[in-house]
Amino acid sequence: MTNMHRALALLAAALCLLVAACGGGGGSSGGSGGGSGSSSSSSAALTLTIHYKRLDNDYSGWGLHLWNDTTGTAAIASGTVTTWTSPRAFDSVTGGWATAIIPLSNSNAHLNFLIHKGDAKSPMLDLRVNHATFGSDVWVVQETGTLYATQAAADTAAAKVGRQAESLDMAAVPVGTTTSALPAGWSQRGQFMEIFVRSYKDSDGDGRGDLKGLTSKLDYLQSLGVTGLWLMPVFESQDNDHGYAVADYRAIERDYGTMADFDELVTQAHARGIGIVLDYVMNHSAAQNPLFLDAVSSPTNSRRDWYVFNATDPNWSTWGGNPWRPTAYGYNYGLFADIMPDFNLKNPAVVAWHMDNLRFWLNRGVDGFRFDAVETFVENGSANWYNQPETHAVLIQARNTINSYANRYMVCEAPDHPGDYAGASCGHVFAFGRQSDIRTTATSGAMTAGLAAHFASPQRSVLPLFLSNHDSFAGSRPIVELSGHAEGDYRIAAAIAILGSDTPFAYYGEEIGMGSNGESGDASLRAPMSWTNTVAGFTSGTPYRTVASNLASYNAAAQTGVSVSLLETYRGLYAVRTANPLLQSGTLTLLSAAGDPRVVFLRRQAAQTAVVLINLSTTSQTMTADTGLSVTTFATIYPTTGATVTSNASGRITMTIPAQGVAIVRTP
Ligand SMILES: [Ca+2]
Ligand SMILES: [Ca+2]
Repeated sequence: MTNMHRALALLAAALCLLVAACGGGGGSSGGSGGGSGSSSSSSAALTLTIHYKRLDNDYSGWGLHLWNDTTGTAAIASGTVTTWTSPRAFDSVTGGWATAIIPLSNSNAHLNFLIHKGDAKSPMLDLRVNHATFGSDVWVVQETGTLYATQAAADTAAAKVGRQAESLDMAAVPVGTTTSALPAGWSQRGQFMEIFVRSYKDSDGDGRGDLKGLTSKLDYLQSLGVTGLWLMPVFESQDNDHGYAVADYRAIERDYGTMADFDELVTQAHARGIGIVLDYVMNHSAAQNPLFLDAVSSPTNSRRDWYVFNATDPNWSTWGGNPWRPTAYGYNYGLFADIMPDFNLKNPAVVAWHMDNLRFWLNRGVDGFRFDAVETFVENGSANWYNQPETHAVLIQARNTINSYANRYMVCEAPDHPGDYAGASCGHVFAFGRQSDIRTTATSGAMTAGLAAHFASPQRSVLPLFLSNHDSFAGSRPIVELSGHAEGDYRIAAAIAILGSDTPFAYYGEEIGMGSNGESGDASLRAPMSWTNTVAGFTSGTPYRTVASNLASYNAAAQTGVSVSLLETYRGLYAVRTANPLLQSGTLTLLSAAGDPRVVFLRRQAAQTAVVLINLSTTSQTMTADTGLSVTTFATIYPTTGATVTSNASGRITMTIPAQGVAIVRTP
């Protein structure tokens, strides 16, 4: 259930951009007559000549899908538009090139086209050309998404088919500097913020967030109490959005800036005691990753077994249907989308290369990794493509790689089996499912059985809690989930997640109650950060995505210094953790039970004990906690300092907590 939503969202976003079926309208195959001239542009008839190169020189079955933009002037007449099942055939094959002369109805309009054989596309991209600006001839080479204006340039590209990965840095990466720039123990008690760089802060007015923008907000994050950032993927990607389709694992996404910008971010973060944890996608790459372009180019390519192919269609049924995608040579396994082919993680060379990539970033001072979709790593069959035992060996290699550096952090996304991956293989795994428990606990006024079980679990300390993240399968923004309830519910939920975790995670904007932007699916969760009450807080230009609908009333500027605000609540909770390490890494003993209108727990470290009391009800409650420490005076450390309470001879303290209030007391 969980990842299905994610897969569908990715499909919706990716397919419409990149799959032919979204573009082509009706109409019949053009099928114009012969003609063998290699250049056109005559005054008699306006045409575009498309030249296509396959290295196997086998053009049987290959044809063109042609369509116009959905708005604006049409480039081709309706009779020239094709349907997916009736491609326009090439006119001739000459000198190793297939050629088609397409009659145009307008020179200055974009023609969309795609070269395919049945459902197999090569290159695997929609292509788009404007006759007036590009010229009358366009050359296309298999597995090369570039349009070439001359045959010479195309011949050069054709010579690189099957060895495009030579453009990548594939060098082995030895262990470099292993010391940490952060305080000892940082990785056991980080207070993390998940950040989508594209939506955080734009520094150059292009409407997209970038690394310089994020660096400019480090003071805000430090002031908030954040000590760790989980950055959603920052590597060069094909999706132009979330970054989970990685085109180059050792390059910074060009929209985000340069490697120098990244190094400066790491330096500036470390100077503020903030660690940088990168999202790492090991299950799949982008289809435009040169490694995949090589693998798909020929059944005998040396990268072929870096991905997962089968000569015939195994036709499995997974989240979004059949994950086996037709290619020019056999079927390719891409669980999430056709732009995201799965790596073959049974191939030790692939895993070794991923470890080199991890060291590449660790050597630059990165403080750890968040691993995406680990349950999908290995596939063994139609009923065994998820949560397979071989996955753990891969993750243990990653963990050992990371642990050869000091003070690093590793956390995994394993939504359906977090407990299976915590400890032995991942180290830490997000406590998926508990975000719903926390919300229900807050809104119902009674602790859920799931939350009680979590606090009683021996794995609690390695299962970080979160209220929200970037995926809609985890729920909407909390302000939406808790809609109709007072902010008191929000504050309770935040207190449970932050005080009940050793390494709590928040999602950018959560600390200010940022809302949905009214878009659908994941995009609704990924709005530009609400810095001020106008879009100017995010960008001086036009934001690439709609801002949150509650921007005017919920933004960082409006809440800063306002004691009752959500922002100051988060700041206060982080501050009390920071000042009291036992709230970060002490043991946790739950004293209340499922169904109780309160959450009460002890945290202990060495000789110190703290008691956390959360009143879930909307009336004042007199609450007790059995500390095991008879006649000991406890000092209040949250929400204010000063008041004391003393346990009786049997170790019980009694406190009156206001409606939806949170109190923390501690031994001296
Ligand atoms: Ca920018
Ligand atoms: Ca996989």
